[in-house]
Amino acid sequence: MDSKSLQPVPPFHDKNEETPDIGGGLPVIEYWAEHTLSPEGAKLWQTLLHKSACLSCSWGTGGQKGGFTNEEGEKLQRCMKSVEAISAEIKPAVPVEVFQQRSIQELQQLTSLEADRLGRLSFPMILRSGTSHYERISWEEVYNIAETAFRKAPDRVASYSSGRSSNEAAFLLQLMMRSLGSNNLADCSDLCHAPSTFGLKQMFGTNTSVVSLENLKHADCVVLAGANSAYNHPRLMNELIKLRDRGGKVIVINPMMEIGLVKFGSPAFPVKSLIPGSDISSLYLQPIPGSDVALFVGIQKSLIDRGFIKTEFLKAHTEGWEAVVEAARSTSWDTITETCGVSQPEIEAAATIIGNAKGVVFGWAMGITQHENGVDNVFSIGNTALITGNIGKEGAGVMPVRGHSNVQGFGSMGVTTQKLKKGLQDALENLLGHPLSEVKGYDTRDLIEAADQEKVETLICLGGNLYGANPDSTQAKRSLSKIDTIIYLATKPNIGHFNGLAKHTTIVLPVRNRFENPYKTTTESGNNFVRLSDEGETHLKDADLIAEVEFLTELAHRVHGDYPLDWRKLRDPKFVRQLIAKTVPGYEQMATIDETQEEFTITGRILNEPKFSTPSGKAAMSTTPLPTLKLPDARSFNQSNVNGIVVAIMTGRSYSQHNTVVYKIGDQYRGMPHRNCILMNRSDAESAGLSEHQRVTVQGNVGKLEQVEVIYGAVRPGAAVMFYPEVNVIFKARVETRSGTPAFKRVPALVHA
Ligand SMILES: Nc1nc2c(c(=O)[nH]1)N[C@H]1C(S)=C(S)[C@@H](COP(=O)(O)OP(=O)(O)OC[C@H]3O[C@@H](n4cnc5c(=O)[nH]c(N)nc54)[C@H](O)[C@@H]3O)O[C@H]1N2
Ligand SMILES: Nc1nc2c(c(=O)[nH]1)N[C@H]1C(S)=C(S)[C@@H](COP(=O)(O)OP(=O)(O)OC[C@H]3O[C@@H](n4cnc5c(=O)[nH]c(N)nc54)[C@H](O)[C@@H]3O)O[C@H]1N2
Ligand code: SF4
Ligand SMILES: [Mo]
Repeated sequence: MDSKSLQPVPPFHDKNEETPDIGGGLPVIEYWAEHTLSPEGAKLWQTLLHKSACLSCSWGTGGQKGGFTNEEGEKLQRCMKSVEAISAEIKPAVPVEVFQQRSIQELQQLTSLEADRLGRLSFPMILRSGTSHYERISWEEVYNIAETAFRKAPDRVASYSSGRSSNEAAFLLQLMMRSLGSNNLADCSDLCHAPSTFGLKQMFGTNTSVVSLENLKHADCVVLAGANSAYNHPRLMNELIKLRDRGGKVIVINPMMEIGLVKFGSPAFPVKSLIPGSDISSLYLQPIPGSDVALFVGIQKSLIDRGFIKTEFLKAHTEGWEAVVEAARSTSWDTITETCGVSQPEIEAAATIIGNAKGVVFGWAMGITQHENGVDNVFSIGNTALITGNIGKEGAGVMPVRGHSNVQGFGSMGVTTQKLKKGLQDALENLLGHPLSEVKGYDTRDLIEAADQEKVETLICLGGNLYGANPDSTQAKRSLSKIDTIIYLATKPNIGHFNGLAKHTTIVLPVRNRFENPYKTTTESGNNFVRLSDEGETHLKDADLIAEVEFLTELAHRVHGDYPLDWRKLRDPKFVRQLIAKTVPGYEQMATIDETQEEFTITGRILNEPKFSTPSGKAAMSTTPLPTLKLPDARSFNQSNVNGIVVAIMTGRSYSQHNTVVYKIGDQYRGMPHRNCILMNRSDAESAGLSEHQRVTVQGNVGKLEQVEVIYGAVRPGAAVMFYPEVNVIFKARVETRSGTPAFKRVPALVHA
């Protein structure tokens, strides 16, 4: 224990004995071999070599330079996640008998893994109220139902989307909705990086990362907070390995000691890295979940105390800096270390590394955003970058590590309930011939709440799993059941299609995925790079799939006629791209991409100079109040048995799942053999009289999971790890008010025998 702190202090590396000593490594190669040598191997290779952007994460590998190349032209850049995603898409169709024979009650029993393994969706189907089975339906009937459903009052029509679809489909979706007069454009980013978008916009006048991949290669320090990139963005690990090789430092901030962030075996460096593993973290800090603001204020304090503060930079390029510096100075070390549970020497070690570095890139993901103070977390990172002048120059900056492969593109295309960039807003108003509705649309949480109050009649879901992605699954199910008509567009069945049922009519439409479209499409990576994916074919025989662009343009045509333009012409996405080039700021090069096939970095996004698109041209700094983090008392869970322990559960992804889609039940890197596990610190378990592998009950504020296996792991005391979507049944989440994002990473729960 730190003498000044009541908190136990890191490191907490007491990991489970069954876990490997490095992340990545041979299991990755075994996985590749198993899949590429299997009967599906030929198709898998063909798809890997197809010129299309990787389906999986936002790092954005693939595209015109081929499946194994990144935007810098570097080879061997496709990871196992990519194989996982492709291999799920090239499965055979779900046999028609499955839906004929299994009632909806039976389908509701399927786990996420089982639902995905049914295969690909291959014909449009409908579940009518009062019936028990999904049945095949004609496209004409689909359009008739959809058209009627979209003729409701605009505020009673909503969409939800997930970031797998193309820019072209995203642009059409928002244009169709806005033409209706509805801003109800909920998107998975509301559950994800919305606090980053909101925070970066306010601070720097941009919505996205200001760092390019090229820039990252010039950094000599990376701070990676709340991101398990070894699992979720594996190719970022290569950059960290190279940075360490050139003498740079990596600071990891994460309550859980993720093995792949300590040491990672990368197949990109088969000899020196794959088997021995490469060192990743130079310093590993394990704060209390939700306390990152305190940690960053501590780092700022130490930077200021030791003269690493760049006052001239602050004066010239920022505003509000005095208050931020004063706040860091006047917050006591006791308050800081007490709040974040990291000792002063450790915080000072981080400040020393940052202060001495020439260029620091600050990267983060869900451990930062999915908190009640997610926006403050983002501000505190931005403040740290500015205090040290680490923004607006090569090799430095702020880099939210995005989620889905095209989630950032959805935001750029205007699929958002946040304020639009002025250029986009003006262009859309011009096109529509009137101002956009000023009513704030429903973001994802608002949508669920509004539906619960019977304010939504029609919902279209462009991909995703709205039911599975939301907290409080019982509420999600109830809310969706109050919507008259829900139309799901999807490549594969998921638990949402069986549990997120509408009041009258639920329609599931089978779509082509990114490498099967009859035309080219584009996506935008988290590094602001626009990729072009070639047309392709589906392996599904006799399937009645539709391309997303085709469905959206036809529906819009039926609802809007030729207002504000000829929708049917847009069925050729080349024309959508021309529209995008004219309306979306920074996308000018889209106008010629069909002729040149040249992928590009969006203009105005990468900051190599400290000039910001804020009203004043300066970065707007704001102070970040330290959070008060107190776990509720065991008694507040209304259990007769209060002998357990209350922990803060960080809910997230296992190795081997993509969001709500589970590929494999175990997480070998954390030693969690199946989905129904809770990973906790040994001392917590023992203090509550629990032992390893014991089956316990995990009680949240609205539900519980039983028979949960206790797994010991390298997480700090007071924190625990569980997997979604399963864990979403136990809690109703607090929500970050500015961004609407649920606090998925600090879910209080009582663990008891
Ligand atoms: N293979 C794979 N890749 C994916 C996905 C996937 O499901 N599978 N999903 C995609 C999507 S949509 C997204 S958004 C990203 C998600 O990528 P990540 O954000 O990396 O994923 P998470 O599992 O949500 O958790 C991130 C990490 O945050 C840590 N953490 C939790 N609470 C805190 C905290 O309070 N402070 C700090 N500093 N850390 C904390 C957790 O221990 C965990 O290691 O990945 C994308 N890529
Ligand atoms: N407890 C907890 N909950 C969370 C999170 C957490 O960390 N903890 N993370 C949140 C985050 S970051 C996110 S992003 C959300 C994810 O939420 P979503 O994006 O809603 O969910 P996914 O599981 O990614 O959606 C997968 C489905 O998308 C469909 N799909 C795949 N490809 C395509 C395509 O090309 N077109 C179409 N139309 N459909 C396609 C398939 O049917 C597949 O089943 O979950 C959130 N929920
Ligand atoms: S890092 Fe992301 S984009 Fe790159 S290959 Fe892996 S999953 Fe695909
Ligand atoms: Mo996400």
